[in-house]
Amino acid sequence: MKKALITGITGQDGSYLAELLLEKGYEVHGVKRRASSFNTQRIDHLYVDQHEKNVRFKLHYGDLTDSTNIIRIIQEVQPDEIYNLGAMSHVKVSFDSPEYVGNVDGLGTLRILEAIRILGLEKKTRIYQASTSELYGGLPENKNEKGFYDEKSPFYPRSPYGVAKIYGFWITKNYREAYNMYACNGILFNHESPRRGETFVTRKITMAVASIAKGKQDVLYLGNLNAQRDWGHAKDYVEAMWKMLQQDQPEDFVIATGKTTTVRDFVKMAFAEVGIEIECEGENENEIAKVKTCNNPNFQLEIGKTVVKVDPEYYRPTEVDLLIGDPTKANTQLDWMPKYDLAAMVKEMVESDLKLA
Ligand code: NDP
Ligand code: GDR
Repeated sequence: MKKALITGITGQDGSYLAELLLEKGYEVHGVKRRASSFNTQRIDHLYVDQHEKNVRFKLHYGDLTDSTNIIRIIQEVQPDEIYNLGAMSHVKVSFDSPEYVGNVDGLGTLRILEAIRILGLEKKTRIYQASTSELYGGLPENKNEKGFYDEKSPFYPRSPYGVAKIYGFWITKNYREAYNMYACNGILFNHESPRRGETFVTRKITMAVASIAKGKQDVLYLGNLNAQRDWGHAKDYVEAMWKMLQQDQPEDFVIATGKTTTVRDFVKMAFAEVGIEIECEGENENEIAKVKTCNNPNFQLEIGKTVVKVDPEYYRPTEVDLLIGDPTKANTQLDWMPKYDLAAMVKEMVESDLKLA
C-alpha cells in the first residue's frame, strides 16, 4: 500500500486530494495546524476512529515554519509521495503579511526538500510542489505565440505570495537537478469548488448571490471586476497532481482550462444561476450592477435594485490583470483533461451555497 503525506490537507485541494488518494487505495497522512477552533470541516467526513483496525487516514499536528516537526513527521510516515499544498494562499493578504508568506510558502518548501535529504529518502519519496499561475504575473508580452502562458513562459510575480512561490518553484527544480530527486512543480491556474475559501472571489460571489437571492444580504462589494482568470474545478486539478507523480521522469506541468473570464462575467453567470439578470453601469470604482430581470418566483428582488458595488479596498497594490494557461503538455503527456466547464462549476457552487444560506 502506497503512503502519501499531504501538507495543507485541511484546505480546498487537500480535501479533494485526500479523497482521491483514499479511493486509489493509499494510506493518507495529513499535516494539520493546531487552531483554537476546529479547522477540519473539509475532511471530517474522511476521519475514522483511530482505534479501528487498518485505519488509512491519519492526521499529524504540524506547521511548515517548523523544520523539526516536518522532519519528525516524514520520518514517522516514510511517505512514497508528498504533496506540499500547505501555504498562506491568499494573494491580497500576502501584502499584509509578506514575511510570514515568505517563510511558509517559500522556506516551507525548502524544509520539506531538506527533510527528505536529511532522512536519506531521495530515492523513495516523490514530491509535488503546489506552484501557481501567479508566477507569471499576467504580463502580456510573456505569453506564448498562441496567446497563453505555458511551461516555458517567463515569470514576473506581482505579489509577496507570487514571490514566495517562485522560491518554492526554483528550489524544487534545483533539488531535482542537484540531488536527482523526483520533485515536480504543478503550475496550476485558479481552481475553485464549493469548498473554496470564502474570501476568494468566486466563492465570495456565489455565497453573496445565494444570500442576496434569499433576501439575507443587500449588496456584494467587490474589487477589480476587469480581472480575468482561467478558472477550473479543484476536483479535476487534484487528479493532475497525482498524475504528475506517476510519470517515469519528474517534470513541471501547467494545469489550466485554456479559457479566461472576467470577474464581472463570473458575477453575471452566478446571478443567472438563480434566475436574476443583472446589468452593469459606471466604470472602475463607480461601477455598480442592478437587477434587470428576476425570473425566479422563489426570490422577490426589486427590478433596478443595486446588488453589486465596487469597493477599492479590495484592489491590490499590484494586480495580475489576465491569466490564461496552455494545458497542452498535461493533455498529451499526462492524458489529463478537465471534466468540468465553468458553467457546470458555477452551477455547483451556487447550488451548494443556496443550501448553506
Ligand atoms: P487553501 O488556502 O484552501 O489551503 C491552504 C492549506 O495550507 C490549509 O490546509 C492551511 O491550513 C494550510 N497552511 C497554511 N499555513 C500553513 C502553515 N504555516 N503550515 C502548514 N500548513 C499551512 O488553499 P488551496 O487548497 O486552494 O491551495 C492549495 C495549494 O495550492 C496552496 O499552496 C496554494 O497556494 C496553491 N495553489 C492554489 C490554487 C487555487 O486556485 N486554489 C492555484 C495554484 C496554486 P489551515 O486550514 O489551518 O489554514
Ligand atoms: P487569485 O484569486 O488572487 O487569482 O489567487 P482571488 O479569487 O483572490 O482573486 C481573483 C481576481 O479577482 C479579483 N477580485 C477580488 N478578489 C478577491 N479575493 N475579493 C474580491 O472582492 C475581489 N474583487 C475582485 C482580484 O483582484 C483578482 O484579480 C488564487 C489563489 O488561490 C492563489 O493561491 C493561487 O495561486 C492563484 O489563485 C492561482
